[in-house]
Amino acid sequence: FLADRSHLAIVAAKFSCGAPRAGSEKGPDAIIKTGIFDNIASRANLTLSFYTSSQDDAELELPSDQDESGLKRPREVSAAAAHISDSVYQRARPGNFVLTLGGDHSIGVGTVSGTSKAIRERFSGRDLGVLWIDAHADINTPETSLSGRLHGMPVAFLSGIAKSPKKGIFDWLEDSHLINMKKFVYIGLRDVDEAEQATIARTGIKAFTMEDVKRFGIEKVMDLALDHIDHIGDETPIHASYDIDSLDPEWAPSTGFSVASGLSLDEGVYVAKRLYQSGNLIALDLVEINPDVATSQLNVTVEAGCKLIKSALGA
Ligand code: NNH
Ligand code: MN
Ligand code: MN
Ligand code: MN
Repeated sequence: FLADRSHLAIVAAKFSCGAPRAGSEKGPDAIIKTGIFDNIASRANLTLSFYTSSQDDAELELPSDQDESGLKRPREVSAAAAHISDSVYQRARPGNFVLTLGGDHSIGVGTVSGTSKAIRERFSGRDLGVLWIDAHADINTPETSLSGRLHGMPVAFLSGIAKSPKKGIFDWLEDSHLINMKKFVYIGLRDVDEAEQATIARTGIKAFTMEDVKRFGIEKVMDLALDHIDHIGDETPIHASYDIDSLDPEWAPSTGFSVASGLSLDEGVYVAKRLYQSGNLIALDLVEINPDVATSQLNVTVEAGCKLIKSALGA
């Protein structure tokens, strides 16, 4: 295994300013409260290191922000992502497996950039593989975004497709933070903006939509996805960024942006299991659980999230 799973580092990214509605900052506690990590620790003998990065956290002072050139709260999002990036980097660099609990998906700029830099240093310049499991492509640029929300843009900034438009907005991203899109794969897409579709087609990014999952089956899709990331079998380290809205609303109602006809819980768990079995998974994000949405069914969503985490950890 490429990451030391005897040491699981957990980053609680309690942050929701990248999304149109608040609430997902309570996602990490909803997961932690279930006791999932006590179980994992006792069964798999993992040591835990808890770390909190929160907008109420005194140690993280976010700049007071205002909307700018159509972007909503860009400096706050950028500063939080920078903080998360360094936290994830510090933990991934010595070889820990890093699990980040979101939070909205803008934190993905932080998590993936952190592991990307750590992997380049650990394995003399190697590129990270990324599996982005989501109903959405999150590859809008500040120019193409219809919402102005940064949680719809992380892939654009991580790939360098979006350039930082102004000082203070992701201007901390270094080359070593960016990812090689030849080793990037989407799974679960079904709500992709027109401009995003054009970007994906133009740049040739590998994408498995829900239509593909229905046509080929999730087993075949995972074969192809893992083969794309690691086509010569050279153990490419993989970071999986799992948006809970990739799951069908039946299993994940408590999220800000549900889209019908998603992955079944079994399919979602299968994806996580295959990632574990690959031996190459070095980090996992679980984002966009929002306890303020469909609150009466929050336990359904949290249970699904816990299953995904456990499966990816081989627990
Ligand atoms: N594509 C839309 C946007 O750019 C929605 C993104 N929402 C998400 N992404 N939940 O995962 O705003
Ligand atoms: Mn907020
Ligand atoms: Mn997302
Ligand atoms: Mn999404």
